[in-house]
Amino acid sequence: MTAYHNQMPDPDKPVDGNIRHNWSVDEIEEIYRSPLLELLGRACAVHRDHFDPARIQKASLLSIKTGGCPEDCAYCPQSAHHREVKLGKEQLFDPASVIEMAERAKNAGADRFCMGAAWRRVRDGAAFDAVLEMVRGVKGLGMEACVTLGMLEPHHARQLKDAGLTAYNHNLDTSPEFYSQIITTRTYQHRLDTLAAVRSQGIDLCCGGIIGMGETIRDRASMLHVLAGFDPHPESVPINALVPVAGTPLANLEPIDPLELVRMVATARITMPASMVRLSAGRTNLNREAQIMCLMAGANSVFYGEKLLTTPNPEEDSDTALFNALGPIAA
Ligand code: SAM
Ligand code: DTB
Ligand code: SF4
Repeated sequence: MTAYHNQMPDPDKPVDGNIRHNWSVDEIEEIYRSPLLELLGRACAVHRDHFDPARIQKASLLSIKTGGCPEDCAYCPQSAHHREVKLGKEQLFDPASVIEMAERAKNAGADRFCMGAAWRRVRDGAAFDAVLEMVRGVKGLGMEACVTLGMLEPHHARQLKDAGLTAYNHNLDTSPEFYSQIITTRTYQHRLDTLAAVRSQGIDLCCGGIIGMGETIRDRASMLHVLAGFDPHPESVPINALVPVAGTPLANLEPIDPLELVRMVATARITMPASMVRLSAGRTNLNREAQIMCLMAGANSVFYGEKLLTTPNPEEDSDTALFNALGPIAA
């Protein structure tokens, strides 16, 4: 079997005996399939050992360059391969307006601002320089700054680090086994190389995936196996449920049962106890109670604001109702 553990441990980081990097796929699948209430109880306990369960991080997301992407990711409305999708191609935003939007997000309660570009990879030049300016501006507001720009090389990561970047988002998306059913224009190894480039410059990793794309439970366990095999674990793990978009090849898939998302979050929490687990795309399909189950299962961050990158996220009113139901929350 291929070894995906290509990251070196940080010798300065304290060792937590409960943090493991040697989970087997079988073990992870067994956790995922365990009786729901046992799974929830275990995930809750692990969560409480590592975090204050009353704290939910709010991250705001902005597409700084939309559409026209040369990659063929089957789920993604921004791929230029999916010609039936009704989505305009837009130029890169200018840094001043991005920073203004970040400030608005901060005033609305977000403490992390994530910027996504529909690029295959980062290239040196004016567009990347503008992204560096956005990162400096967001950090200048006292917010965490995260970007997702596709593949990159270590010298790009160096510049992002110097600009103050907190984290780089680059997902595995699915298991190594299922991957080729979803993306053909770049390989799993390309993703791992980008993740290693990010790590090489001491930037936090935000790395997770999507469920509901037709993968098996074994695939879900296998993706978590790769993530939990990283040493250190990604500091944040976004768990997305597929948002089916008309015109993409996955447009007609049945939405997953919300309890599958609860199981996925709980299994991520148990296998990566100290990582932020972000309940990401797909919240509009979950009622308040299903979202609360995901938070009980160990999710401690959500995307906040009416839009993800191109698709809707819960409206402010329904998130306010969710947070009110949870009671006072330390952001
Ligand atoms: N182009 C960059 C890349 O792929 O790394 C950054 C942007 S890309 C849109 C970021 C992530 O959003 C993808 O890796 C995928 O996990 C998630 N995503 C995109 N479309 C989605 C959808 N329809 N449903 C759920 N997640 C989605
Ligand atoms: C992640 O894992 N999910 C976010 C963020 N990282 C960049 C993106 C979700 C995108 C959902 C589809 C869309 O809105 O275009
Ligand atoms: Fe492009 Fe990223 Fe969408 Fe794939 S997920 S098509 S790389 S924007």
